[in-house]
Amino acid sequence: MKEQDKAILVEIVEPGKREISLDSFEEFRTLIQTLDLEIVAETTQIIKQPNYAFFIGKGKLNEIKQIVKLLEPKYVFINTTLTYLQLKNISTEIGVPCIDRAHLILMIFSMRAKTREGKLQIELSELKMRLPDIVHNEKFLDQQVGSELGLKGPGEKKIEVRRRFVERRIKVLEKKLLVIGKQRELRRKRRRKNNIPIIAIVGYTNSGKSMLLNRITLSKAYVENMLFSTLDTLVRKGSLNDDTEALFVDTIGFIRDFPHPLIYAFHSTLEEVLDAWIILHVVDVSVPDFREKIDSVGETLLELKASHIPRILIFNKTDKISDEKLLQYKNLFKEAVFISALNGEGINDLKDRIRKELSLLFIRHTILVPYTEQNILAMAYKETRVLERRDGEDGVYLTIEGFKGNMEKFKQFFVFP
Ligand SMILES: Nc1nc2c(ncn2[C@@H]2O[C@H](COP(=O)(O)OP(=O)(O)OP(=O)(O)O)[C@@H](O)[C@H]2O)c(=O)[nH]1
Ligand SMILES: [Mg+2]
Repeated sequence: MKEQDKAILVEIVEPGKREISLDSFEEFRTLIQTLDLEIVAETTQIIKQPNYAFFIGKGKLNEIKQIVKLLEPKYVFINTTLTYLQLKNISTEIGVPCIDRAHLILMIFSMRAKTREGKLQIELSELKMRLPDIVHNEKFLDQQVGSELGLKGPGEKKIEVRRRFVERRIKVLEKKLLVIGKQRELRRKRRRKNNIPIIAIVGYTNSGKSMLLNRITLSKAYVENMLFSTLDTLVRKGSLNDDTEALFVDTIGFIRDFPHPLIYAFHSTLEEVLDAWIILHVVDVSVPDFREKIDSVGETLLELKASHIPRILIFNKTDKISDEKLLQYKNLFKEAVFISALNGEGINDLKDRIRKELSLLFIRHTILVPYTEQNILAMAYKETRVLERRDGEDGVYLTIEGFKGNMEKFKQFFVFP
């Protein structure tokens, strides 16, 4: 068996917040193990006031340096967000790359990215993470050091060149992604017009979204017990009963404090959530901190401007908890649907619930389309369900049914507004 590369962990704790950070530190460990690294040492530092150049204190830095010498790890991970400059400084000092939480998540994304779009999105995130430091910190430091030495100019010029280089590359990447995004947008547009309900499956990473998609749509999306196994959206048709079909969209898993540059770069992928008529928020009910995870998914949805979309809370993996706990949660979360995507329990209840929510979103209207507006007539036939037609003197009377959001465009033709 191949020997695993080693990693050292540095846990940063805010004074008095030790208890709160335990789960998030456990998650940090899991993230590192996702990269197939063996954690050989851990150290903690309580930090009141981070050091500008290194974040951690001098004593801790020396301690880490000693551990690195002894254990020869490939990386040192630190469970917080550092500036690029701090990462660079620590890395230089200890002799191996120091990686913060945002970059760790980026490394995992990078390992998973298979499509060209995914790879471009990763490069864009990386540069976006680096840019503010080039602009603010490096400039600031360089100016300070420069003026202390009575020098000015060359350093600044170097920073300027680097900044411009990065900015130019960001522009190129954005342009390339825009082109790819256009194709995606076209697919989305077609989907939106179909009058088939779009249902997005959203949730914390590893909560069981892909397995639920497979369960409902009888497909074979990639399911794995690891973080971020899905990096692209996947759309599959599934039926809710004999005559209701819907498109189910599997999405990238969320994580607490989702790094902003990643959200920015993966925007077009994440935007698919915005087309959804209903969001299925999948929660792994078997982990102790599922409440915090529910909140952080809520925050990310807010950030994506998707919080207005009706949401069904789904507690998954009920097969992993005791009957007492299940009963307790059912009493506490009356609005949630409890399922096991693994053994299929609760799936029929979920389908009933989705149908019920959908029925609230379908509305009916009678429209009067003048004979001169043939295109509107064609659109009505294509994008809604026509229940009745009567050809009158002043035009065609149609009774149509469709998704609330799609009916807006026929507003001026409504017989009864
Ligand atoms: N016991 C149990 N395990 C489940 C259930 N649903 C999913 N899992 C397991 O949970 C792990 C994650 O499942 P996925 O469907 O890949 O989760 P995901 O939310 O798509 O994860 P990412 O794409 O990585 O964000 C896998 O090991 C599944 O086998 C369930 O109902 N019960
Ligand atoms: Mg998945």
